[in-house]
Amino acid sequence: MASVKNGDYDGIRNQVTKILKRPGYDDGSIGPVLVRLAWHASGTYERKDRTGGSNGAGMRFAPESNDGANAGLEHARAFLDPIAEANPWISYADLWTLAGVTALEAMGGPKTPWKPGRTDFKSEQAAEAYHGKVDGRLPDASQGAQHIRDVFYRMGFSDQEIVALSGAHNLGRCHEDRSGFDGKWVVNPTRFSNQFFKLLLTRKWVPRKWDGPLQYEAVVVGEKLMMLETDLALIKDPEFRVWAEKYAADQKLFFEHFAAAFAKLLELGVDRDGSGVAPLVKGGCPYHAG
Ligand code: HIF
Repeated sequence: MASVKNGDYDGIRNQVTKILKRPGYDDGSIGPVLVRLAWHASGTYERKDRTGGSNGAGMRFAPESNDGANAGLEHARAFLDPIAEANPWISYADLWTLAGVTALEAMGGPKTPWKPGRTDFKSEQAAEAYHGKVDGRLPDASQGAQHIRDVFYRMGFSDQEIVALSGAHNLGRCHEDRSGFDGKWVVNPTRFSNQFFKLLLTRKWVPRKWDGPLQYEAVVVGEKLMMLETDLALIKDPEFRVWAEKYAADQKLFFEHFAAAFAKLLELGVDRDGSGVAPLVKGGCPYHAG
């Protein structure tokens, strides 16, 4: 992998775009797992004590790297390592989040605002000293609306933003050897659209009869598609459902709201100082404390 010059983030975007296609891996693209990496790197945020979030790239170290919820993301990180090695000037925290928005756009999704400035923890000890233990903060797919709210309100999201974000399950698939769940949500899982909401609302989702954990299935154009309990919560809960219906009916609105919510997710806990750098200071940047 060639290097691009210091600060050339568009150059990094080009390098990410070039490695997205991967015949033989899942549905031929590493795009979905890069979106998941960006979200899991960010989704540990706790707004009360301003810990967690993408700054620091703590997933390189235990216990975050071993969190069961992050199973499989070692592949996503390894896919990006050649870019990191060729461009030591970019932090992992910036690279992981930039790769997520780049992949999303390359798969037909909206352009999501993204800003650099994240810095990396130097060690596991540094990560723990700054953020405490952040493992166990990501959501559990076998639960319902209350759990989703507990997790996303903790980060500062509204019901509308939760439903908009949830449309990302239009991408990728579940892997039995990672999460225990199995299958994809839509027929074309490497193309971003509002299909996830349309299917959620128009198909009859029945519990799958199998040895694995509870998940739901429906057959669409001969393919078995899946939903998680947390996905079905988006139509079972009346407040969530209002937004699911709007997004199923209006892809433009969904894209707009998704880009705003995803950008907010990637910014959680990234408190930049006057020079545009987000220092790793316990409880966030002192300039923004309070
Ligand atoms: Fe996911 N998610 N997610 N997710 N997720 C999986 C896969 C992806 C939840 C559970 C799972 C979001 C919210 C939640 C993506 C993106 C986002 C898997 C399967 C599970 C179990 C993992 C595997 O086996 O490989 C839960 C419980 C969430 C809270 C409701 C976000 C909104 C939808 C925040 C989000 O952006 C993506 C992309 C994938 C596909 C990964 C892949 O490897 O293809």
